Amino acid sequence: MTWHVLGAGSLGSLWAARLARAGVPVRLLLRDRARLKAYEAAGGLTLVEQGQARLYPIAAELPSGTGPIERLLVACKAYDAEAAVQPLLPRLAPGAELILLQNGLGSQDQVALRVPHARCVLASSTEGAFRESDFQVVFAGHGFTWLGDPQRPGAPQWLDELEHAGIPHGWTPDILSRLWRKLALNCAINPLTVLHDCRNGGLAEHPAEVSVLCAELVELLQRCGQPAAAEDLHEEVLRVIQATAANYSSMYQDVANGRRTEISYLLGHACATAARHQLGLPHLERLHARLKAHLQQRGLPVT
Ligand code: NAD
Ligand code: KPL
Repeated sequence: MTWHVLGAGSLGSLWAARLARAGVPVRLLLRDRARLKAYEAAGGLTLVEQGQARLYPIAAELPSGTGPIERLLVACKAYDAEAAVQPLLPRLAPGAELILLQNGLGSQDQVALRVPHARCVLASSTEGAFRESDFQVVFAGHGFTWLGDPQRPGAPQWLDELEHAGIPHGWTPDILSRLWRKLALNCAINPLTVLHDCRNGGLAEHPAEVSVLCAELVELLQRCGQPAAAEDLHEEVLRVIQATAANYSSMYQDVANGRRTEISYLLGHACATAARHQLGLPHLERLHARLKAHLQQRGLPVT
């Protein structure tokens, strides 16, 4: 069965190239005619691994094409996912499966509401890839992707294809817990690195701020039915700060490069969930307000 990959950016290209080289049929769905023309001129996707670049001439088409889509990997940013899936609705085959690669929470529900008859598999990935230029992606070379479906715990057959393609993954009956845990880590680290203009390791200079945010995130996770995601959160945040001390967080890199952030699906989602549960989390709310003001000053979207 063909994998249609929506979004030929960092993660979408990484998945598409590995599936294609394992002999799995893949087709890219590109935004518009201009992008399709640019892709055809490039001759395919280039994946750079351990300094070695290799071109993968994967077939590409527009969302307005006509063939049925049975398996769709949605690899856009969280804020683009719902709108990107919309034009594909008439092409989704009965029983179609969507794999949602978005970080944070909120976009998965937005997409699922649009496709009530399809299966939505959610993913939480720590793989790292970045775009060197259009259709050329560099793979950091490590990471893992958890997959799961909160509605149907049974693992799909196509996990074999991921295995075959060398995509490190695991199936979990509790993908929401994994997504909440990553969201909490990202909320405790990423906004502070932006506001303090520092690498992850720089947060070692701000232990009180990190600690109070972790305490509020734990309260939130417990209140919204995710106690497992709350366990030892502060300890893990400190571990990640230390282990990734030399790195800039993904949100820091987005802001530094003038790119829209996924704030609404991370801190914004945490604050909205707290409000829905009538839970006052003053430090998290203040962090959200400071981050929005910071983005606004730089002319970046605050959602
Ligand atoms: P990206 O910006 O590199 O790629 C997204 C792609 O989607 C772009 O090529 C964009 O043109 C395309 N797109 C947007 N709207 C579209 C539309 N309507 N039709 C077709 N294509 C469309 O983003 P990314 O870094 O690959 O991130 C994707 C998701 O994966 C994000 O939620 C991110 O947080 C998450 N993630 C990324 C990494 C990473 O290392 N890059 C790691 C873990 C998680
Ligand atoms: O995932 C991350 C990111 O930068 O987005 C880490 C390294 C965990 C920091 O929150």
